[in-house]
Amino acid sequence: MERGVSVYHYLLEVRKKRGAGYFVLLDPDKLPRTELLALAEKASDEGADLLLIGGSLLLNSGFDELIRDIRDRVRIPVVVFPGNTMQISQYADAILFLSLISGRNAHFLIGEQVRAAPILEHIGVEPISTGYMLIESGRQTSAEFMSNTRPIPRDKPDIAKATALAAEYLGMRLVYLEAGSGALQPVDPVMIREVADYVNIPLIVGGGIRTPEQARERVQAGASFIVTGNVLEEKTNSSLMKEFVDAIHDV
Ligand code: 1GP
Repeated sequence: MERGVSVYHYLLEVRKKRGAGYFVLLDPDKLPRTELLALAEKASDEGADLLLIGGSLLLNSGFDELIRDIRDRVRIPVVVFPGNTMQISQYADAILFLSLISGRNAHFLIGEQVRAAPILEHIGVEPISTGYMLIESGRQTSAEFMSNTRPIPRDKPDIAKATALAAEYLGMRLVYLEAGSGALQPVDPVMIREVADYVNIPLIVGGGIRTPEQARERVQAGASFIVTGNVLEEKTNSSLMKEFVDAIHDV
């Protein structure tokens, strides 16, 4: 993506033109580098709207170089989805500037952000303020364990609504309803519908989405952006990415 173009405004345009957008998540720890690069190119060629790069940990080295090399190969924005402040890159188009608002761990509500803000200012990467909400999904996820927080119960949409509205009032520009990577149950469409009807900022929904039908159902419920990670890394079906693109756009 051309430098200087706001990724947030690009996302609002995607939502306006296509109804909803599709984010492909690549976790640097899950695949060898050559496969990550190939998946990134495929996502760009097949019509995904954005690449998210990040994970709960960073077991493999070369994060910065990976972002640089992905960015050289694709036409869509490359956005860091950080597990912590180790995951910052000068080569990214933007970073989801997350605050873990479903939890009550000050470190992930504001501590990591205080460390990261001056670095982002220095390297000139666009921060996109995002209220990150973990939603219970059938078993403990890496994000819950690593952040030492409890998720919002999946059958308590009122708590999710109030939390998302607080994010909007705090000036955050996106809300991410996260069931967690590899979740047994993705976020329930009922919760998505209630939150989408209650707030004015776009909703990202991810975690455990394994079929284009599940993605479409969540767009119909009010999700503006759908994230998939694991299911594409398993590469059992080479047309799956395109099926997600078609299921999510113009529902
Ligand atoms: C995790 O929401 C993302 O942070 C994607 O989850 O890997 O289960 O698709 P999956």
